[in-house]
Amino acid sequence: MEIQLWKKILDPYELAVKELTVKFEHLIEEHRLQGLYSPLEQVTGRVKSVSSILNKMRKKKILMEEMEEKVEDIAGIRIICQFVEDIKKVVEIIKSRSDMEVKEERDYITNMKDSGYRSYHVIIYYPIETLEGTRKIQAEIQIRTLGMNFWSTIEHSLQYKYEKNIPDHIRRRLTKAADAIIVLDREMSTVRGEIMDAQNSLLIQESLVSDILNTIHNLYHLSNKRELGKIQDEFYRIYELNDMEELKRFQRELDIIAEGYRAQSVEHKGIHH
Ligand code: 0O2
Repeated sequence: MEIQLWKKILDPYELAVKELTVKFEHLIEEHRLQGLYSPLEQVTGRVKSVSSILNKMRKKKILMEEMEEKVEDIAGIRIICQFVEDIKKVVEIIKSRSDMEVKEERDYITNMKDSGYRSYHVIIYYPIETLEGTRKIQAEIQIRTLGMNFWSTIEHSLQYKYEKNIPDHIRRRLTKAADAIIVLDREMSTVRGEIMDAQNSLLIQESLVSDILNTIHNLYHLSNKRELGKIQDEFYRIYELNDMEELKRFQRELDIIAEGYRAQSVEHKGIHH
């Protein structure tokens, strides 16, 4: 096929990968803004290379005209989660969306592949808008934990190095490593609650500090330097205490002070007009 034709065929997939990546990243942001734990930790995407598409077609005896239906992972999205439990949540999110239609699910976590590969795959139809109108194209979403991703990335590189014929002694090591990842994921799940609590309080503290700094920043225009210096010193003193309740109390007091200055400033303007 002409190179130009490949470009034309793959272009809608480029768009789908970009859009899907933005959408999943936005989901992470939405969780963060609402102070919620996000079951999605990281999102990446790629369009399959032409040589990888051709290899798959050769291996599976797929004809050129069948390519877009049968090579389901031309558009590929990878979602990394912290815990195995998060994977189900991500699948539920995908199923509940009106812009993604699930074609098939492959649970290689319950049914690990012989290689030791574990991941949850969801094939979706996703509509994109082109000059010729709306087109539904396929995308493969791979959902896995950080541990599963570590294993499959290493194994994928070895497959590439040994051209899919990984020597037995390395295969055995990989199988052992896959078992170790299962144990690791299980161990991590037992402390999931603790980790989530720790991450949540870190998020809450970050947003509290950012609110306080915003308020102080706004006070630069309204209050005098000496007063501001005192407020800043008080903030650093309270921050050092490492006590969330104290920070919250300081935020409330600061809000009252800021409100007072704002009211004064409106009054002041009123007199001048
Ligand atoms: P790439 O380079 O990642 O794009 P299959 O017949 O098993 O090869 P199938 O039926 O198309 O693949 O779908 P499946 O099983 O859901 O796998 C599709 C993708 O899952 C693969 O794409 C890999 O990304 C990943 N995958 C599947 N099995 C393994 C495995 O044993 N090891 C690793 N590391 N990844 C795997 P491609 O096209 O094989 O490769």
